[in-house]
Amino acid sequence: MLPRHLQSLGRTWVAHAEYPPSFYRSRHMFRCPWWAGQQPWPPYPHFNSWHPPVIWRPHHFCGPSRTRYQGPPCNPWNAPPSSWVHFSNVNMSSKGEEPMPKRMKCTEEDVLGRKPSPNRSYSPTNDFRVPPLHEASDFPIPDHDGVKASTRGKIKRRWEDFGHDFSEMSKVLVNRENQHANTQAPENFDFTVMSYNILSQDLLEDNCHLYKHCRRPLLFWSYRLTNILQELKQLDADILCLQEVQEDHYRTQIKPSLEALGYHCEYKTRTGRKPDGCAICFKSSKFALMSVKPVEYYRHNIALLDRDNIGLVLLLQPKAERDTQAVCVANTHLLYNPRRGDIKLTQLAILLAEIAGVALLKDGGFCPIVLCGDFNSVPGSPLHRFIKEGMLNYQGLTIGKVSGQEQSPRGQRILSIPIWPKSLGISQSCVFEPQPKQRLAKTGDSLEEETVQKIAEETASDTKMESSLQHHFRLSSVYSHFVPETGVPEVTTCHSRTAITVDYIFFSAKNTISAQPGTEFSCSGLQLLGRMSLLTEQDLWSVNGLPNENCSSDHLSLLAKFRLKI
Ligand code: KL2
Repeated sequence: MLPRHLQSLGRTWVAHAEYPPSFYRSRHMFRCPWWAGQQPWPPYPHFNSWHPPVIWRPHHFCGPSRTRYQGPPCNPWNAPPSSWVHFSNVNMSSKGEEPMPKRMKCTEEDVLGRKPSPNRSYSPTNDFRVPPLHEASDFPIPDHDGVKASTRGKIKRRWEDFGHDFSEMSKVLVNRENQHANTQAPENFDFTVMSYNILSQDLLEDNCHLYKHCRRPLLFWSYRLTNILQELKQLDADILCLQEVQEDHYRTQIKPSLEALGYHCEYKTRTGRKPDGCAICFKSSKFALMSVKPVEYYRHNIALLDRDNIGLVLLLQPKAERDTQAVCVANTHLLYNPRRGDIKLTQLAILLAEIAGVALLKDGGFCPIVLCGDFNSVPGSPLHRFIKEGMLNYQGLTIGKVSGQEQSPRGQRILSIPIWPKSLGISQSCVFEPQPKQRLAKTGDSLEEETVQKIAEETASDTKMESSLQHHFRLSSVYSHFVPETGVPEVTTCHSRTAITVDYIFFSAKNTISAQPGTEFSCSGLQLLGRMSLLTEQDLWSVNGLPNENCSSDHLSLLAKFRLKI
């Protein structure tokens, strides 16, 4: 008998092909201004900023300022690979973080397809009844506006099983259907973690030009909520790290639905009255909550830190048969702006410092860490390498290159040394600046004198290694970011303007030690048992990109299974 989350994963996990061109010319067509006069399927070569393979997308994926392709209509998938070309997405803007003057907020009419009532504030749940999750045994895909869930164009996401050896993971790829029964011994504690940016409705409406490839009814919140809750229920992860969770939807719909499924939910809203935030929800049957640390990156007295992104760090005690270590789970959504790598790195440093505080053990080591989120940085970028390698020499690095989101980055300023001012109180090793005695007094911890000494020495050495950052954790990524058999890049987000990886689950792997020179903290780790496979950009455009009928965010969910040895 498979455990519950594996049973549900054994079902076919699908995304569906979209409707024929005639559909898009019909009344269903999304009513954003840039639709006017556009033909539905002539080819347009679109190039994302990171992935070398070349992708064709319909021309309506391009922004208003982009030159239209003038050639004959044809099916892009029939084009020979040799005709594929790659160029960078010069139109990627940073609006949302730094609004551009031309930015248009989509109206309610754009999204709902009807005029708003003067006496009614927008409440998507008024439009369609969303059954509470616990009421719906067989959660139906809603039938809106004549749109029924199609059975065409299924894409399977496989369960990849790594058996017992993480180093063997690229060799062992097993379909979920073949997944053997869970053999959890009493000395093991196995658990699953999901990271999922669910696309807040507010951001969808703010950036609706990114979703003009979607049929309008698929963008209704009620439709998307139903699908998202369905997905969460089916995958049944023990820990959910969700990003872009809109505060009102969290309070009235998401939290109650997840509580009914046995989750305890913690939430941190973005600062600056932003309407969304991050949630960490865990199965109360599997974990007890030890501590909650909401993390704000905004600092009123530091010009660099004027953005409203946040993080959330929990310490969870496994409810195992025997005594076990706690697990530190962190979730974040870093700044989007592709130009501002300086801000992204500083936000990350704050989060790492907070994690170090939460995960620190009495012996000076760290408990196992799972770090999830949308880092708005691509694999191989300096920010991504810093997380994985524990070290980054940033001398001469321009701020636009930190995240790798753009091939021709516009942030030309070189990172200052140090990147953030001393007044932030965080060292170049991403720990809170010494005051170790103060911190000890505050937390009541009895850290060994030796550890205190190490932190002080490390801070002193900061001045010597000024243009390099370090952190204390050796983190591995659950995903390898390329399809093992073909080398084609995987993506975690896909909409009109881009298809890249920005979401990750990092974890402290078993038997690793801190990368910090001179401070060899032991860091007990986790064994990766399996993961849900990602998809390529080509896979996703074969079902009309994201969101689509079955996947209702512009991100894919990430899911991993870990083992904690007791
Ligand atoms: O890339 V994201 O989507 O992780 O899926 O994170 C940000 C972007 C999110 C929060 O700021 O809003 C999205 N172009 C594309 N996406 C944008 C833009 C933009 N100009 N502004 C905000 N977002």
